[in-house]
Amino acid sequence: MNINAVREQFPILHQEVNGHPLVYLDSAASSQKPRSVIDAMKRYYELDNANVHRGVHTLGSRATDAYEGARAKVAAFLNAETPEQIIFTRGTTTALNLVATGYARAVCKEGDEIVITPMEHHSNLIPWQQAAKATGATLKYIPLQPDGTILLQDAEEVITPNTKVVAMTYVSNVLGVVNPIKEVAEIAHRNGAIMVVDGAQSTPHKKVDVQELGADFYAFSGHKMCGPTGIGALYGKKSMLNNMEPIEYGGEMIDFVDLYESTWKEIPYRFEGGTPIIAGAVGLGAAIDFLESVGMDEIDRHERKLAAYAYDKLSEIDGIEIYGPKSGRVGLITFNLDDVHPHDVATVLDAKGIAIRAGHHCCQPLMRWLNVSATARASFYLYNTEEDIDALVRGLIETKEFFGHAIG
Ligand code: 7TS
Repeated sequence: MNINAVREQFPILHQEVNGHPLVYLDSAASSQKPRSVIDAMKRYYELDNANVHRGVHTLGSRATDAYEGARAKVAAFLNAETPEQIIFTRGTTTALNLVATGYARAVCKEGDEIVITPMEHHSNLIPWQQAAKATGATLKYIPLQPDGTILLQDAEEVITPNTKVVAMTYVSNVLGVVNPIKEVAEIAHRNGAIMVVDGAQSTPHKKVDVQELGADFYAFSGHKMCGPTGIGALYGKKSMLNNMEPIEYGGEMIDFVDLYESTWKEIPYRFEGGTPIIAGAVGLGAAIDFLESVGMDEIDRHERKLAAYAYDKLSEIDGIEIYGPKSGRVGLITFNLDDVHPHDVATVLDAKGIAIRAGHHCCQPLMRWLNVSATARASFYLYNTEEDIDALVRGLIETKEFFGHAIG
């Protein structure tokens, strides 16, 4: 991977922020966009824009082809069996809510169990809390080990024949761990449960094969993988999608409407009520083309190298605490620096042009488990370099000086 050629394609990276060259280390929150994605959306609006699935006119069919072409790209990218198993949504949050409301609420009843982990992002936690409350099912947790990983033997104990849904993130947005989804899915299926995967942090960074993983549902967001905001998708096995209730009713999703009864279109359209996110899908399709032109395995390798480099360099800073396992992590490092509040760390770094995230990262139960109220997090993507990490380390040492601590 030619890092300079990659960086050249991201216009936003070539600017100064607060008088310093921008060092963007917040891609786990949202990634930057290559010129090809920006251009694809511009081209769509300048040449092809129309509503889809209705017009007989030329622009309408071009827009439909662009939208359905993007669906086919997503399907191929995830190795879904067919494009109709991809439902476009606003992102991971909407996709997971669709499963928890449209599927889980229909199949769960009192005495059933929904199993998740304490490392879940709120969007893979609250929808299950609400589904459990609505159905009388019990919400159960696979516990975390001291380094933030899970044990399969715990999964074997927590998942029982009463379990109807196991929902888990593939990659943690705080701990950087990669969960053993395939093995957990096997345990879930052996007990008659379905496996729901939060792919928000995995899809941008590694090759994903939903069939190989054994995912019954898989959700992700476009904006974390070089695509635009406002678009993501839910993959589902055909039998699951055919058993799921729509949760939004209106135009586009219906077959026949009468005064008191209506019927729905086939999948995926019955889950895409209203005018869909057409330009967003076009941008997501371009993002997939871009990522594939670089190569997902190359991206994965680059980020793991950066993560290992960052872990070693940051570990040398006196008074730093890094959360999550040392090895096997993906490209993000979550930490705290002595008793400097993470928001102060992020503010001092911002003055040096370095963007990181501070806060609870939408993982309040995990923060409680870590015994902190907030952390700082640096996250990397294909356009980051070792120099970016060196700048972060220098910035953190200066932050310690600024707050009057001894330097390690
Ligand atoms: N799941 C995980 C694991 C995530 O990291 C995020 C967003 C989501 C779900 C929700 O994605 P959305 O696109 O629907 O918002 N994570 C973060 C983050 O770590 N910092 O900002 C957003």
